[in-house]
Amino acid sequence: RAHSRRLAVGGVFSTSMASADDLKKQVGYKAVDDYVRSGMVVGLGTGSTAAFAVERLGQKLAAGALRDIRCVPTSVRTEEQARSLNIPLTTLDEDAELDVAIDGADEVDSALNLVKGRGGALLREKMVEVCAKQFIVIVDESKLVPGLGVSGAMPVEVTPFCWQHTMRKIAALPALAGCRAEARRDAAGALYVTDNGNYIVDLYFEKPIADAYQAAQALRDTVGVVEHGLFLDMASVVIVAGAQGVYEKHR
Ligand code: ABF
Repeated sequence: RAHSRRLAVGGVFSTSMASADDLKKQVGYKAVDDYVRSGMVVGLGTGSTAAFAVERLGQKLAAGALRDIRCVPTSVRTEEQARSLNIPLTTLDEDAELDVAIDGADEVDSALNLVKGRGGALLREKMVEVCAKQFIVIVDESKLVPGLGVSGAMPVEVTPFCWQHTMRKIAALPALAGCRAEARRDAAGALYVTDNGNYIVDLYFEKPIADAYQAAQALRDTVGVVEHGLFLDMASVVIVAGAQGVYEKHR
């Protein structure tokens, strides 16, 4: 079971009166300061929290405080941010093992299992983060949940070919009993297309997912599913920012 270790409260990590962006910045910066060293290959996450980690990495490289870093971005968005900050990039084809990956999450449960992918980047995130020796998750306290699937969608990336058929198959899986499946659409009402040219089916649950391992297995076994947003047994550390300060949860 995960345990918590409270870190600095006060000073730079004081969270009283902190805005949501301040909290994200604190965990994003802290992840880079504490877990990234010169010479490392680093996985760069996607989303508003991960963007602060990328920003910090760019600052430290520019200042010479970090050297000889190569990074694997998990989305086109993150790749563009990294390029704008002159962060050297690589791919899993060149660097199959990462020292560390840093990313946000949509939900974190007490065992440090995650729901990810509301930002649409779940496939590349999972491909990159499973290759990291250490996967550092950065969240504000609002992401901590008593059970997975309670705070919003659990996304599933599917192939465009006969996606409605795949969506019906997913909704009928006994391991996902009680879920409502909806194709993700953009603001204009068109089907949302991922960086990989696929679609996303968002699953909504009325109660927490009863057995996330069974759900993950059932989704893996469904032909037409490319990847799902359950990231189980992957997080090494979760850095949390909340009203009482910044603290870490370790597996
Ligand atoms: C990525 O960004 C995703 O897996 C997750 O969907 C999202 C979280 O975004 P934010 O940090 O903006 O809440 O980590």
